[in-house]
Amino acid sequence: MKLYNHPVAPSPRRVRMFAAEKEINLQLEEVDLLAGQGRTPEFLAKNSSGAVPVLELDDGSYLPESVAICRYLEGLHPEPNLFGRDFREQVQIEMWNRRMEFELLAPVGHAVVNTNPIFRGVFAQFPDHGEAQRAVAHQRLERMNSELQASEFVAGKRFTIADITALVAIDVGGVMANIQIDPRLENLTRWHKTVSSRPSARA
Ligand SMILES: N[C@@H](CCC(=O)N[C@@H](CS)C(=O)NCC(=O)O)C(=O)O
Repeated sequence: MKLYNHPVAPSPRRVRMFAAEKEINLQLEEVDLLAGQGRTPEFLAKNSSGAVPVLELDDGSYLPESVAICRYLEGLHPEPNLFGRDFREQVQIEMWNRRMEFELLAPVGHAVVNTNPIFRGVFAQFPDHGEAQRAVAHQRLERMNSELQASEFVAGKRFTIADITALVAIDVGGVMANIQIDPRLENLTRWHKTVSSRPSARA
């Protein structure tokens, strides 16, 4: 299977890390987003959103959206399980993954796109909005620190897709929008160190 990828963007990293956890080898094809390759007719035919990741399946069809791709990979390779084994665990992980996506990855993404000079001329930038979203992301990190007081991982006792979503959000925020984990946030710092040390984090 081929993954249309970008080396820095968080959403394709989500899929690369998920696949690495399952030891699935994906052939990578880089899409130069800043050069507009996501907006070519050829790429839009694969994904009308113009975004990566997109998985090209062995039958030649295309599957965009990182969570849909991860679900597909979990269907093909159920172990190690990252979406939940039974109904109760699945809804718990779904809840946390959605929270990490909407409450952390989204504000971080808005901060990056609206404040990083690399996107000048690529997207319309609204720096005030970017700063406000940076503050939202920092508040969410503080809350995460409290949540991680009681649990080892984002969704509970074990590593799941929700940890992957949170990690890619925090790492891209650190590199591209100077959203750093305050060392006072000890639970979050401990979690970040644990999750970053997994071999899949380098995928
Ligand atoms: N909801 C989508 C988001 C994909 C997305 O926003 N990808 C970014 C990179 S992280 C992208 O390709 N942006 C380029 C664009 O939208 O033009 C997913 O999870 O796959």
